[in-house]
Amino acid sequence: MRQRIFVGDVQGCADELVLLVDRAKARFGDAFELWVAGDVVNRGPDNRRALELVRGLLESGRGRYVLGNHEIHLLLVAFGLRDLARNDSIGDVLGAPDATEWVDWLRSRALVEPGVIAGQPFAMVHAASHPDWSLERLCEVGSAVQARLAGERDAARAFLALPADADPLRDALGRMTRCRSVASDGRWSSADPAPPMRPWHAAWAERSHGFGLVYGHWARQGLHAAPGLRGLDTGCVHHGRGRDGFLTAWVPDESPAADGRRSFDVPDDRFWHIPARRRYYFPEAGGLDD
Ligand SMILES: [Mn+2]
Repeated sequence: MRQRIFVGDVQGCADELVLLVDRAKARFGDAFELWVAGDVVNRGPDNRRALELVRGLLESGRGRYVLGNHEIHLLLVAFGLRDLARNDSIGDVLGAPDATEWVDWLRSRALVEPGVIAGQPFAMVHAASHPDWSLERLCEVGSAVQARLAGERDAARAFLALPADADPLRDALGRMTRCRSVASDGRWSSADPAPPMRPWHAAWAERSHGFGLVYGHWARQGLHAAPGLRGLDTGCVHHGRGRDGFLTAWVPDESPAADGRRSFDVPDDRFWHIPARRRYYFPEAGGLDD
């Protein structure tokens, strides 16, 4: 059985991703799969190299990858639907001679990747699931959005150009890649929770879902290990933003424990932390937005 290694937001921190993969090779040889929770690109120095590493593992059948809001932003810029922002660093992807091929590869990626760890079903998604969605529903919605993005270029562009409230699937794309907080009436927001909004996973946890979720996207929250939940964005690219940044991987038990303990139970110390190799956040130079 191959060990699954889940990694949070890389955001162009290719050096740290290489260190993580080297550690995985040293520990497991070729017997591991890298599951990448999205936002491989943007803000950091080396988006193209990070993408190439992830793509190489996917194409050798040893990786999974879901799109994050920064990949969606890249697609929006590529389709002329949004301008590059001051803090965007994705020019190394979009300015390359083969940019169109990369854009087509990215827009064919998944939004949701399901699996089973030690008998327990789970899914990986970049930001959030709807609190009410079953695992089956989450996977259905993810597949439907993926189909819209992966179709003809004009159709994909038209889908991305839709206002979020114009199409349930366009709204679902936003929720899966950007949501941090939810209201009791079902509304969601990318903002940090402020009353009456609360963390999406607080509402999700109340539903007693029988599956686990691995996600990223929330560097200000940091590492989140709660029953059924593993949030892995520890803001490697935000190193220097008043705190240390690092890349976090979750290396769960792949076999059922003799005592009945499951991989998504807590406490859990099966995390690897790769410290940022240097400072990436320079507020005097314009700094970084999220
Ligand atoms: Mn994100």
